[in-house]
Amino acid sequence: MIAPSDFYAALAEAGVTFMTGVPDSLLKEFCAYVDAELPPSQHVIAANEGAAVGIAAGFHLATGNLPVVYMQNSGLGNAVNPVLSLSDTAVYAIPMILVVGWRGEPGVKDEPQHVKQGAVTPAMLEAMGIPYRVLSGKADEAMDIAKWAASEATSTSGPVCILVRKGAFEKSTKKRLAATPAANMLAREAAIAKITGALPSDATVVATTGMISRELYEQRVAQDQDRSSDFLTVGSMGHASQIALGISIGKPEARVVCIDGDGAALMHMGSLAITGTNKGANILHVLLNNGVHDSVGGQPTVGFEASFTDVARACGYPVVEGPLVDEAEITEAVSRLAAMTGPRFLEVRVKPGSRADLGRPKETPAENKAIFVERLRG
Ligand SMILES: Cc1ncc(C[n+]2csc(CCOP(=O)(O)OP(=O)(O)O)c2C)c(N)n1
Repeated sequence: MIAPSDFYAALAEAGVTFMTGVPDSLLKEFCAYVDAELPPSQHVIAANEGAAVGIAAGFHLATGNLPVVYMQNSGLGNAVNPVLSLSDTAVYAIPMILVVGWRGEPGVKDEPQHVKQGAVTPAMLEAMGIPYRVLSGKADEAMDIAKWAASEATSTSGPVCILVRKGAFEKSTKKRLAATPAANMLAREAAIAKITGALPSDATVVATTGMISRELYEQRVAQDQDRSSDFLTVGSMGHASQIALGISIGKPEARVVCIDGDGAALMHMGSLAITGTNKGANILHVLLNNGVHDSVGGQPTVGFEASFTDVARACGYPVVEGPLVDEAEITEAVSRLAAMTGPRFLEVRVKPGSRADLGRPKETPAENKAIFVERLRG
C-alpha cells in the first residue's frame, strides 16, 4: 500500500501545487492527508466534481501551475462537461491530473450503483481522449505514476488521469480534527428515527446517497415499519430532492418527504430554487446537516458556514424552519410540517459519525423500485 504522504510528496515533486475535488471512500486516506496538511490556498473541497475542474482551471490560468482534481468515478459524469469543453486540448488546453477512485472495478465486489460505472470507467476515459494509468498500491509505483501524469499533462496541456484501485492507500498519519459537535446534537441515525416516527404512514420518502439511506433502511427494520414508502437514492448524489420533485409532479396528492445531506445539497444547490419556487410541489425537504461528507470519511463541507435556511428562503420555499437540534422540537416540526402542502424546508443539525455495524439494504435497487412503485402508483 502507498502512504498518502508519499503519494502527495510524489505529486508535489512532479510539480503539483494545488488540489481540489470531492471526497471519495477509496481516496479517503489521501483526502484526509491533503485536508490536514494543505492550507486553503492550496486545497479546496469543491461542491461537485465539475466545479472542481473549474477551480483547477482557474488556478492554472492564474499561476501556470499544475493542479490535481480528485474524485470518485461516480463524479466523472459531473466532470465530463468542463473536462471536454474547457480543459480539453481542443479548447483552452488546461493541464490537470484527475485522481479518480475506481469504485466497481470489474472483479472487485462493490455495491450495485458502482458496478456499471466501474465497468465503463476506462472506456469513458478512452472516449474522452484522457490518457490514464492505474495506481494499484505498490509503494514504488507512486513516484513513477505521479511523474508520468505530470509530464503527460504538461506536454499535452490537457487532462490526464490516475485511476486508483481499492485498497491502494494505507492509513493517513494526518487527519484534521473535526469540530466538536454541540453536546445536544443527535446522531444522524437517531434523528432519522425521530423523523420516521413523526411522519404519517402515507408519506413517501426519498433519501439521499450514503449513510442516510442506509440508516433509514435500518430504522425501518428496527421499528418494524413498511419500507415500500422509501426510495433509496443509492447513486446519483445530489439528486434526491429532484427525484422527490418529479414524484410530486407525477403524483400531486402524494405527501413527499426528501431526507437530504449537506454535501449532497451543496453538490447541486441550484435544485433548491427549482423546488422552492414550484408552487405545486408537495414536498417536505429535510436537510440533515452534519457539516461533513460523513459517508466517505468525514471530510468537511461548508454546511455550518453557509446558511441553508437563508438559501432555502431566498430560493422561494414558502416555509423554512431550523436549524433544529432538539429531539422534541424535531418531532414536533416534522409532524406539523408533514401535514402542510407546498414546498417546505427543515434543517436539522446532527453529529457526524455512524454505528460501526451499520448494514446495507438487503434488497437490490430493482426490488426496492418494484415495491416502491407498486405502493406509490397504487
Ligand atoms: C457524484 C458523486 N460524487 C461523490 C460521491 C461519493 N459520496 C457518496 S456519499 C458522499 C457524502 C455525502 O455527504 P452528505 O450529503 O453530507 O451526507 P453524510 O454522508 O454526511 O450523511 C460522497 C462524497 C458520489 N456517490 N457521487
